[in-house]
Amino acid sequence: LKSCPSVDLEEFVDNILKKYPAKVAKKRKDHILVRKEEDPARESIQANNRTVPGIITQRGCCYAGCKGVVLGPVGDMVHITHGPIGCGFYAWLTRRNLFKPGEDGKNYSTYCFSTDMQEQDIIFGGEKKLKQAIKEAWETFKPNAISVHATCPVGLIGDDVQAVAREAEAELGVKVLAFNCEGYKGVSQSAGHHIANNKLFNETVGTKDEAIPGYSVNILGEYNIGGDAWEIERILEKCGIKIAATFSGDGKYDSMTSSHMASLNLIMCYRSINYLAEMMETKYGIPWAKVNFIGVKAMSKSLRKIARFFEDPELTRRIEEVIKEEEESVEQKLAPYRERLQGKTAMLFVGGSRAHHYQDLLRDLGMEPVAAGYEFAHRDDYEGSHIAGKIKVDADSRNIEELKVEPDPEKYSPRVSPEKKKELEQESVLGHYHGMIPDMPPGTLVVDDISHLELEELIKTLKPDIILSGIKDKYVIEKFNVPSKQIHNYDYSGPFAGYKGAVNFARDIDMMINNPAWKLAVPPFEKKPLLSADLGTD
Ligand code: CFM
Ligand code: HCA
Repeated sequence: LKSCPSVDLEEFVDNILKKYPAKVAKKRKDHILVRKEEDPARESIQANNRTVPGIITQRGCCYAGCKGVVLGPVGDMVHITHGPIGCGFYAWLTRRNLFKPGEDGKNYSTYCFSTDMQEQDIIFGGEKKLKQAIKEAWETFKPNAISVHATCPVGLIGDDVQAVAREAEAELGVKVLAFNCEGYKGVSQSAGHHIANNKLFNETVGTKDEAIPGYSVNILGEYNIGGDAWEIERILEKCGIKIAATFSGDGKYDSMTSSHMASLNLIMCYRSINYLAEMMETKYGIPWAKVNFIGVKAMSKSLRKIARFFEDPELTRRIEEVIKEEEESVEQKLAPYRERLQGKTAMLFVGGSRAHHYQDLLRDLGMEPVAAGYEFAHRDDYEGSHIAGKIKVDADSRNIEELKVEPDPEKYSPRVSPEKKKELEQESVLGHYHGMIPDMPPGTLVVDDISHLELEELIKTLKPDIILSGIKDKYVIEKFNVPSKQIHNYDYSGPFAGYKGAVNFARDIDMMINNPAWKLAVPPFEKKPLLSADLGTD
């Protein structure tokens, strides 16, 4: 490792694994990769497996992935959680997906709707209560659509949320989308993404044909955390690119219905939305391009991909002009931060895409990512989408229905000629995500679904200057006198996307890393020994 040349990473990983019982060590071994090969195509990792019971993981559940992640940000809809109150309560606003209402002024994003199931509903069934909740929501708010999300007990007692939704839709005349996203499905929130994608594709996309003039794109997998989508929108609009729909940051139900008319799908978070992109390509002929709007160079590179796709000299000229102007202005602001951050090391353990996306931004600041991993991503997010076909069907795909999709005889239209498409695929502009591993240089560590035990060992030995992570480990990390920045919800800050976002991020990171308090505080476990236990070897 460049930053700690004295550490033999293989030996270090072996020593961590020795702390586990043998069976657990065997399982965890395949989820930890010491980057060695110069050729990243030869490196692989296990992912998207069930977490070993007893291990403290950062993962969430299927309901979190469906309601919290994919549907939640659509602010002109009412999202009803069908289940006990806790599920709705804990998914209420903590993700910081921001929303500005459209012309109709409809905005329900700050509400928490739940059927608040009680013991008698579990015994006698909750369908009547759900029907009543949908009716009340419609009569009180008149939202543009309603979604219903089943949590664990609903699946266990067998409430037919699909039938209730169909009935309510027919009676009230409003679209009601019901999701069987019971928390226990799959192995993480990833299953919920898939369920959400399937229904949005089947019942929303393509239900209204409204032509979208100009250079139109949909943005997929951008959720407007801390206002990211607004900074992206500012830049794209300045370039003359029209955002037809976003799935689903600052999302409006109506724009999703006609999103099949756009020219190009831009994928920000591949993990949560690749299903929808693939299905839209098959049915409507919209190709997808993987972009990353996090980081100055990454933002410019993504804009150039769009320019390459549309191939209009005037648009390309405009895009180059915007890049020049924005980069110059941001460079001046970043320079003083870079001086203080240069050479600092970081670890990133988060979600299914940001542990990769934020590496570009860290590198813009002269920082070095030394270890990274996702909570719940699949092997293609690590190794690249091109190997997806070679990977054995994984846990999610076994449990969650793969829709059979055919080209729509009336609505299919290829956006580019087959020759150009092939060319753009070869250039990795279209249909290609290269994944995290190729971007991690030899001598770094990749850890999938990291446990608290592993995280503590990494902190003690590799001593990073900062860890980008989430709420479940932030304070564990800070007790080791290492600052931890939440890159799920940005710790009340943001936006971090685009050019202006990069400056906000640099300011926040500088404030944390160069804060003298870290050197002054002594964690309690350094003053007096804590209890320890012998886990045994098997
Ligand atoms: Fe995609 Fe996300 Fe992420 Fe994700 Fe998430 Fe999130 Fe995340 Mo939290 S959709 S995979 S399920 S980028 S909620 S906005 S921050 S874990 S890295
Ligand atoms: C989720 C949402 C979450 C949690 C964040 C965290 C988010 O997984 O249900 O663990 O800090 O981004 O809000 O990922």
